[in-house]
Amino acid sequence: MHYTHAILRIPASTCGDGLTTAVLGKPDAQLTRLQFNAYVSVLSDLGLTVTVLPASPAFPDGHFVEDTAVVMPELAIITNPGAPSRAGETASMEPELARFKSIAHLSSGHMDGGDVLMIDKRFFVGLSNRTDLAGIAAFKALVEPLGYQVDVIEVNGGLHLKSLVNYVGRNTLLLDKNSARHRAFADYEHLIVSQEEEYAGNTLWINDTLITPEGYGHTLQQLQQLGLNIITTPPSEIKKMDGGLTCLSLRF
Ligand code: CIR
Repeated sequence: MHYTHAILRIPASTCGDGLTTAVLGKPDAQLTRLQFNAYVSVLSDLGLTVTVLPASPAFPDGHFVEDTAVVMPELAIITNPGAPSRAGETASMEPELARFKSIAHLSSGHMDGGDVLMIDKRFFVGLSNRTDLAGIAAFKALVEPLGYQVDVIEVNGGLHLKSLVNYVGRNTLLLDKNSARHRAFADYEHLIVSQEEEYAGNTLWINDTLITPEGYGHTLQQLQQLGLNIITTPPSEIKKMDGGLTCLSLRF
């Protein structure tokens, strides 16, 4: 898929009040904003038309916009985020996406966009603490008639499927050792992320450029072997809130 657009939301001053399992301390709101700005610049420099929505202090996790929708060529599916504190985030995203795409909604269950990996006409969907079977069934009902295959992957480590498994071009997945054993991923080449550098598994592929978090040298070396353009960007404050680089945008 060739990406031309991205939608993001400025992190609110309340971003340290969001959900997290990380024990890395509170993020600095100002530094979060700087790291966010650096990320926005990367996407714009890659030629994407970037829409940056205003901060939404009532939703401390609101800048993790990836979880509010699944955007595919044919439509944008508004999710029903699995964390109660995040349920209200979708309302303001829907009209933004409606400027570009037909809109569909999950008819039941829960889903976070961070659990949905799209590669061509295939979806890999994480069954996680945020995405349940009812949500996946509702998702399937929307995308299978459009010719997509859906594989369900149980998420046992990390917050979302894409915390651990991402497409990095060249028919290759960047993923952890456990996920690599899953039959659904057998059609792809694998680059295994070491346990120490697990966070770098959340690397973002945009039109044959990889955006990967700064400070993960071994993974960087592995990615360099793919021969793609690579950009690193600082993630420290985002990581403190269990966020990664894919979480900060919706791309289409
Ligand atoms: C949360 O727990 O929901 C946020 N603090 C982090 C969400 C990260 N989103 C993503 O990986 N797609």
